[in-house]
Amino acid sequence: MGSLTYAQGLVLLLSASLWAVSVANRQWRYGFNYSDWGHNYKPRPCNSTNDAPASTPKKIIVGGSQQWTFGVDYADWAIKNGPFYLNDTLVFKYDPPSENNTHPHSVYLLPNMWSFKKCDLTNAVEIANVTQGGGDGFEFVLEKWQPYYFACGGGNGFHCNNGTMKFSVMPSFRRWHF
Ligand SMILES: *[C@@H]1O[C@H](CO)[C@@H](O)[C@H](O)[C@H]1NC(C)=O
Ligand SMILES: *[C@@H]1O[C@H](CO)[C@@H](O)[C@H](O)[C@H]1NC(C)=O
Ligand SMILES: *[C@@H]1O[C@H](CO)[C@@H](O)[C@H](O)[C@H]1NC(C)=O
Ligand SMILES: *[C@@H]1O[C@H](CO)[C@@H](O)[C@H](O)[C@H]1NC(C)=O
Ligand SMILES: *[C@@H]1O[C@H](CO)[C@@H](O)[C@H](O)[C@H]1NC(C)=O
Ligand SMILES: *[C@@H]1O[C@H](CO)[C@@H](O)[C@H](O)[C@H]1NC(C)=O
Ligand SMILES: [Cu+2]
Repeated sequence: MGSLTYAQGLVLLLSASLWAVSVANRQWRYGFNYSDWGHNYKPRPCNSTNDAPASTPKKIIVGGSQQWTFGVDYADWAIKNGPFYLNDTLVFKYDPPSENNTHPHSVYLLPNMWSFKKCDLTNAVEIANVTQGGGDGFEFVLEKWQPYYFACGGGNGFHCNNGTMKFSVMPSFRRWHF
């Protein structure tokens, strides 16, 4: 690698990973069969009954068993639980205000990456107030192909900045079978 420039190295890396992705996609489309790997194999047609569950939108509870809580690293959670797909539903669960919960949570959509980085709620839209996370939680459908920037509005940005209560999601397209 010593004589390669940085750009040449990058191109090599990119083409290698593109190749890996295309091989993985081909295998995926026809169903994985590890004993086929590296040998010539006969493509198996899609079985729409078998494939149906994979194309059904899911409901995902944000934070899992920890729900929507101060101090959970939601950026990390989103990476580990993604990818999310169009029409998947994110469920935000949190306790309403009470004598023991004087700094309740909420859910905001931030307009862009800069407000997301800074936890700037100025032009954000409150999509769930402090009481809407109770019961079965607040449901939000990822219905558009766009980045979504979520944050808690608690403490006017404090929960977002210091409680890591923020994450972004770019929903993917599901595979289509014809
Ligand atoms: C995987 O491929 C091997 C070799 O082609 C074949 O014998 C085996 O039945 C295949 N397994 C499945 C689950 O299709
Ligand atoms: C598809 O899979 C289902 C469930 O395994 C099976 O009952 C059905 O016969 C399969 N259909 C085809 C066309 O292979
Ligand atoms: C999402 O759901 C809407 C309403 O049910 C539907 O019109 C749309 O085609 C769906 N989008 C995808 C990508 O499945
Ligand atoms: C608040 O906490 C106190 C002490 O732990 C408890 O006795 C009380 O029932 C709690 N109140 C509510 C509304 O949960
Ligand atoms: C939160 O929103 C719900 C539904 O719009 C509404 O009924 C409730 O009064 C609101 N609560 C607060 C504290 O604003
Ligand atoms: C909260 O986070 C901000 C930005 O990261 C930082 O400047 C500030 O010192 C933190 N405040 C506390 C009380 O930790
Ligand atoms: Cu919060």
